[in-house]
Amino acid sequence: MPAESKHRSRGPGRCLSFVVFLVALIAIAGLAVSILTYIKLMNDEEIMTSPSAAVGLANGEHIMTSPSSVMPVPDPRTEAVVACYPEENFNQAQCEKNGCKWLGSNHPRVPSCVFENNAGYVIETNDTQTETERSATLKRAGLTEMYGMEVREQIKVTVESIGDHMLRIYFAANDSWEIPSEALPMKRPTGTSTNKQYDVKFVTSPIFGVVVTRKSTGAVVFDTSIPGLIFTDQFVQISTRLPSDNLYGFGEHQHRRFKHDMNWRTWPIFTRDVAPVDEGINMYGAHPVYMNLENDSKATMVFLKNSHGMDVVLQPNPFPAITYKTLGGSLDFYVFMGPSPQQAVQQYTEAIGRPMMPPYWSLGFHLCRWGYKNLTEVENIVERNLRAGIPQDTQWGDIDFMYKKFVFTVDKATFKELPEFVDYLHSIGKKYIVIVDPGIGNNDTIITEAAKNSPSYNMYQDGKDANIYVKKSDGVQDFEGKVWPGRTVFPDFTNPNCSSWYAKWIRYFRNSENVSVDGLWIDMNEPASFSFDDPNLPESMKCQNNSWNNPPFMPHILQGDTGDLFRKTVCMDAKQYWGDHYKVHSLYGHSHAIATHAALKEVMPGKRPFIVTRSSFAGTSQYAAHWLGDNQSQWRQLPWSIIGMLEFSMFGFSMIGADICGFYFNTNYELCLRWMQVGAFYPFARNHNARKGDDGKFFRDQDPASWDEEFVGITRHILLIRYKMLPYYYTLFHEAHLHGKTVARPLMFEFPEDKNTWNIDRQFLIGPAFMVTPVLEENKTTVDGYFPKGRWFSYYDGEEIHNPGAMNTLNAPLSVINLHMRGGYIIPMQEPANSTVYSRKRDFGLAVNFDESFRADGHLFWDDGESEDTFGSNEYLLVHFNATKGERLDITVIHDGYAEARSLKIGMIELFGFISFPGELYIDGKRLPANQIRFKYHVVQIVDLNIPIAQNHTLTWTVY
Ligand code: MIG
Repeated sequence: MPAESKHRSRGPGRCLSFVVFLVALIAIAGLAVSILTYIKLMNDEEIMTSPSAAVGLANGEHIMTSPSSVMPVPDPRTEAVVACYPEENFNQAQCEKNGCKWLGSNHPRVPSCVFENNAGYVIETNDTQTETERSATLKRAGLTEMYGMEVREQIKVTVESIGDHMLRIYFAANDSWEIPSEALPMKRPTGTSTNKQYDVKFVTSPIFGVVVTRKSTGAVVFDTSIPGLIFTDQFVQISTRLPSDNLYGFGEHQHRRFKHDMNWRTWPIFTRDVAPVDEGINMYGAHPVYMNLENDSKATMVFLKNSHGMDVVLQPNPFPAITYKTLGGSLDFYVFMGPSPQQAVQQYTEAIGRPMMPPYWSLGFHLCRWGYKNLTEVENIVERNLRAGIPQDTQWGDIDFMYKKFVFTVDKATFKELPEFVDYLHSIGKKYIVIVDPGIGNNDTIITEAAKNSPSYNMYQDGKDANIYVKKSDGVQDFEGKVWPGRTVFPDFTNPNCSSWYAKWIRYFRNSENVSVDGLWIDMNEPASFSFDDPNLPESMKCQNNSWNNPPFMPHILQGDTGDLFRKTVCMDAKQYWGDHYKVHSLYGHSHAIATHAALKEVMPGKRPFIVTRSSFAGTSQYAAHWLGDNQSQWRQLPWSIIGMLEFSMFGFSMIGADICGFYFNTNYELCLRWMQVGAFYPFARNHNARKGDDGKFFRDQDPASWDEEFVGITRHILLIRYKMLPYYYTLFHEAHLHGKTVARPLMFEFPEDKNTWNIDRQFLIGPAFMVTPVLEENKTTVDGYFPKGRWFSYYDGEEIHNPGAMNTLNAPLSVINLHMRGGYIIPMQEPANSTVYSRKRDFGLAVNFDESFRADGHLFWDDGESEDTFGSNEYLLVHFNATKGERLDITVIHDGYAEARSLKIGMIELFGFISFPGELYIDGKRLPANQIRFKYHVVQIVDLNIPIAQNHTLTWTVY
C-alpha cells in the first residue's frame, strides 16, 4: 500500500512582503502582456480557425505549450446578435439591402451585419397545452430567403417536460429529418415528476422564443428569443442565450482550455479523420452538447440531437449566447437541469445511455504501436517489458499484422505465429486486441493474391451477397473509396444485417486465422477515405456536384473552404439504411460501434465486449471506449490530453485516454516519462506510437522498457500504483455504468461552489477522492496545484496539504507525480501484479482518509471482471466502508453474490489524518498485537490483517 517515497510540499506565503512585491510585479507584467496579446490578436486573426495552417505541422514543431489567452474583442453589441450572411463581406448598403441590420464591427470575428430583431418566426396558432406538453405552429417573420434557399413558411415547436430535471424543446418543419430511434433512443427517467426544477414560457414578440428558467433561483438557463431562427432545406439555424459565459463541452475538438473562450469562436462539428493538431478543427466524433455553469454554480447540460454537420458560434459576456448553424434536420434540444455538474451529466447519460461496464483487464496497462515489422518484434517488446517488471495487461496489433491490410486476416509471411503468440499471452495473464478498419478491399487482383495467404477468406464477396455496403446515390451500386487495402467498399453498419456478417468474420478470424482475440479497436470510422486526394481518381468514383456534396451553406469544417463536404470521406449523396450519408455521416462510427458490439456478443456470448472506437456520437459509450486519436509527441499535447479526457467524461465516456508519450513524431525521455506518469491515471491507459515520419524514418520505440533503467524504475513504480488503485477505478466504472458518475473528473465537478476550480484543467480527479497534480512542462521540479478546502493527504506518505483553498507548490522531481487522497473518503486498493489476472487474487487494502470531523466513507464493487451484467444477475460483491467520528471503521457487506470473492482478504488498513496516534486497536473485538501496527510517516498502518473482504468487520481504537 502507500507510504513508499517521501517528498515534501510547502505552503506559499512564508515571506509576506516578498509575496506582495511579486503580486504587484505580476500585475504590471500581466497588464503589459494583455496589451501585447490584444494587439497580437488584432493583427494575427483567425490563427485557430485556419485548419490548413494548423494541420501543416512540420516535424518536431513546438507551437506553444501554454493555454491560449482569453482576451475580449471590441464589442459593438447591445444584445446577443446573429450574423446575417456571415460568409459575404457585405458593406452597410448590401447588408441593409438584404434585410439585415448594420452593426459595423471592426473586428473580423464579430459580425458586422446581423439579423433584424423581427427576423424569425411568430406564433400562428397555439396547439396543445397539457401538464407536460405545449406546442404551437409558427409562421415566418422577416427574411424569406437564405443562401439562395427559400425559408420555410411554417414550422412547429413542442416543449415537453420529462420528469423533474429534463425537458425537450423541439423545433421542426413538417419534413425535417430525424435521427432514427434505433440509433439513439432517448430514454426517459421513470417515475412521476414531483418537483419540477424549471419553468417554461413562450415569448411572442417581436419574435417567438422559448425561455426556460430555473425555478429555485429564477435564472434564465435557456432562451431562444434571439432573432435569426431559420429553417430551409439545407440550413437550419437557432441561437440561445446563456445565463453565464462559463461554458464547457462541444466536441470533438482539441480545445486548449476546458472552459471555453467565448470570444466569437466557431466550433465546427462533423466527424472527420483529422489529428488533434490544434484548436479549431472538427475531429473524429460529434458531440453537440455543452455544460453551462451559472454564476451561482448551478449547472445545466444542453444536448442538440442533430447529426448534421454544423457550426457552433459562441458570443461573450455581457450577452453570452450560442448560435447553431446546421446543414439540416430538426432542432431537438434536451435540457438537463443538474443542479450540480455531476447530476447534469447523470441526467444526460440517463437519456442517451450509460457507459458500458469495461472488463477488469481493460483497466490494466495497454501497449501498442503502428509499425511493428513482424511478430518477432512484438514478442521482443512484450518480453523486455515483462522482464523489466512493467505491468501490462494487453498487447495490441495495428494494421501491420494484416495481409495487405485486409481486415480479419493475418499476414502469413510476417505474423505467421500470431495464433501461438496470442495463446502464450493468455498463458501469462495477458490479452490481445486488434485493429479493424471499416473499408473492405474489393480490388480483384489483390483479392486473388489474398486467397493464397488466406484461402477461405472472402469477406468482400460475402458482404456483397448480404447486400450490406453503403450505396452510391443511385441506391444500387456499392459506393467505392480508397483506404489501406486500396479500393474499398464501406459496410453500412446502419443496416441491421451488418452485425451478423461482422460476427461471421470475427469468428473467421478466431477460428480460421486462429487468433483468439480479446477485443477490437475500430479505427477510420468517421469514415475515412483517401480517394479524394487522388488526382487520377476515375470519374466513376468521384462525387457529383450537387447540393448534398456541395451545400449552399458550408460550416467551417476542415477543407470546407473548398465547398466539398466529402473531402476525406464518403460522398454525401451516398445511401445508407438510416438515410443519406449527408444526414448520417456523423453516425458512422456510432453505428460501427453498435454493430461491432452486437457481433462480439454473438461471438463471445456472456462476455462483456471490449471495443475502442475512434469516431463517436452521443450514446456511443454504451458500446465502446474512446481514445483521443493521433496526438503528437509534444509537450503542449500533455495538458491538452487532460482537457480531452475531461470533455469525454462529460460526454458520458468513462473509458477514455490519450496515446501515452504521443503518437506522431519522436518522443523524448522527459516527455515520455512525464506522460507515463499522467497516463498511468487516465481511465484508459495505452502507450501507442505511430510508424514513421514524413522522412521515412521509423519513430523511436517508446514502450517503457525501450528506455534506460531510471525510466523503467519510475514507470514501473507509477504503473504499480495504478494497479493498486484498480479496485477503486473499477468501483467508479461500475458507478458510471449504473448511475452515470464520472471516472475522470474536473475539480469543478466536485467543488462547483469554489470558483477557483472552474478554470482548472491541469489537474484532475479520479472519482471524488483521488487528485492527480502532474508536471506538464519540460524541466520542472515543482508543480503548482490547487487544493480546494478540505483535507488532502499525499498518497505517498500521508503528509497533509498545508494550505487548502489555495495554490500549493509541490516538489515534483522527475521521479514524482503528485497524488493526493481526499479527506472523507475510503479508497479500496489491492496488491499489484504484472497483470490483473494475478493482482485480482491478491490482498486488498483500505486507505481511510479522515475529514475534519474524522469521518470517511467508500465502497468496493467486485465481480468476475468479465461476465455480462453481473449487477443484473446479482453475481457481485458490494462492500461499504464507513468510519465514524474517528472511533471505528465498519466494513459492511451489502451484497454477497460472487462466491470467488469469499477467499479474498483484506491485508492492510491505513489511516490517514489522525491527529494523535491511536492507542489500542481492536479488530472484530480482538486486540491487535503491537507488531501489526506501524507508524509510517503520517500514516497508521495496520498490517497482516488477513480478514475476508466478503464478511463484516469492525475496527475500533482508543485515542490517547
Ligand atoms: O491512417 O492503423 O488513429 O492510432 O495507428 C492511419 C494505423 C490509421 C489511425 C489511428 C492510429 C493507427 C493508424 N490509423
